[in-house]
Amino acid sequence: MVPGLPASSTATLAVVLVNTENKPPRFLSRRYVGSVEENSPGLTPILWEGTEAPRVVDDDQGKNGSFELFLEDDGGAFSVQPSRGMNELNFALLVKDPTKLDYETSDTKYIEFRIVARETASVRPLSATAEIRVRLLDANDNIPQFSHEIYNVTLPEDASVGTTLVKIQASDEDSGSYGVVRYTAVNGPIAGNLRLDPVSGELTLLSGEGLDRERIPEYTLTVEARDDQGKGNRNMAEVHVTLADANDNAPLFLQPRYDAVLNPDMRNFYEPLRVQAYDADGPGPNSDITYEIVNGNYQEKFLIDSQTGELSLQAPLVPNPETQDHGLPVITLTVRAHDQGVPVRFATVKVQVHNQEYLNRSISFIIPLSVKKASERRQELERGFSALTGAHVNLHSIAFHNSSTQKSVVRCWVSYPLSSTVDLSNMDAIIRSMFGQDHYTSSKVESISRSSFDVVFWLLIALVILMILAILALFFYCCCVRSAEG
Ligand SMILES: [Ca+2]
Ligand SMILES: [Ca+2]
Ligand SMILES: [Ca+2]
Ligand SMILES: [Ca+2]
Repeated sequence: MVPGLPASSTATLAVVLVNTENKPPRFLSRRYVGSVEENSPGLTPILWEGTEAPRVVDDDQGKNGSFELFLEDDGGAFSVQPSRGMNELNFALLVKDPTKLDYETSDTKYIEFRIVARETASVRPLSATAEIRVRLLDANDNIPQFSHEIYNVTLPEDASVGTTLVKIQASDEDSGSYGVVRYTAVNGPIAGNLRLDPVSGELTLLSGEGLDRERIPEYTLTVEARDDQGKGNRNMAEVHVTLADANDNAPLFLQPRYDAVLNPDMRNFYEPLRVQAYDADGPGPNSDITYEIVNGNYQEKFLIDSQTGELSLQAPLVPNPETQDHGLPVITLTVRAHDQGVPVRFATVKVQVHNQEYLNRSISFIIPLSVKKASERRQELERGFSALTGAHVNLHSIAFHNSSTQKSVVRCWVSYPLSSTVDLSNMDAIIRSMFGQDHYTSSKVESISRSSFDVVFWLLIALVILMILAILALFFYCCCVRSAEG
């Protein structure tokens, strides 16, 4: 009790507490996880895991309940829609810059960043943050890349079946099946001879048929690779195949036989004698020809230049007077040409060496064939002339006849056996077979000129001179007799 004051009184005090505290916006989840395929075009939405859409709420009234949404540290890859709201808002994330979404260059294969909801109040706006992780999904956006644009391969022309030309390789940056490469095709001129292993990329020889460096020395092929186990994106590369030379050609003599005539002193040939062979193989040992005499070297006096094929005599031949062929038989040398390849390949040719009499047995035929055709039919002509003359005929040279392109002069050396037979009833058939029906009916073989007429000509001259001398002698004799009588 307090003196002077009423004993007691009661008053009721009502206090109304008005809640003016502002609360920040809040995301319904602290973390959102979604995914998007790499390279998706702008405005493609991120697909969220779970069924509920991301949502932000702010229960405050007025400005304290208004907020804006933005992203932090996404590198400009995404945008948020809508970017403003009040009290409650479902939001979406859209692709803004597709180039930021490259599966292959991303180490982690996801992008992590934050979304912020911040009140729009100008004074001390409150905000909330949620974590976002967007997984990148791979797309088949890479084609197989070959280790070389052009594979240069050298293959021996005689390579055996199963030889590996090259192992091509292509890689693909995509993941999973999108990056699994298969080698799906080889195309080009010799593709049928080859097999491309779809898994290893080994290109091997199935068949060597038709491979000939001397015919076609190089080929260009294309090989194809596809990703997605051979069903997806395709790429091509080239394979240049150069055939390497093998020694698959023997030397070939330019003439089927060579003939030569010795000078009277038997020291040398009437005309230079050179055998020549050609080897179709590539430059180097496979076509490098060496000549040698392998048989018939009469008196061991014939020499051949191993490089040029020129024949010569190192000493005069010595005739043997006891033999019936004027001391010197027809000498037949066998000359061999061999290359330097492995294995060594060679050819042989006969060289017939005749004495001077052979020259006297030369016949020139004028025939209704061009020089070119006559050259092509050399052996047929020899056979025909042999049948016509009953002799062994060696065709020596072919020349133009009076600048005619349709006729030529064929000079032959003939050697008669001790006895020979010419079947006259067969002449028509022989000439027809030599020159054909057309030539035979339109123009007969013109003339046969024999160079031994030269001898007759000189004999006639000598006879005329002798007659003149005889007349002169007679004249002087008459003069002498008359002067003696006088
Ligand atoms: Ca990809
Ligand atoms: Ca791919
Ligand atoms: Ca060859
Ligand atoms: Ca050869």
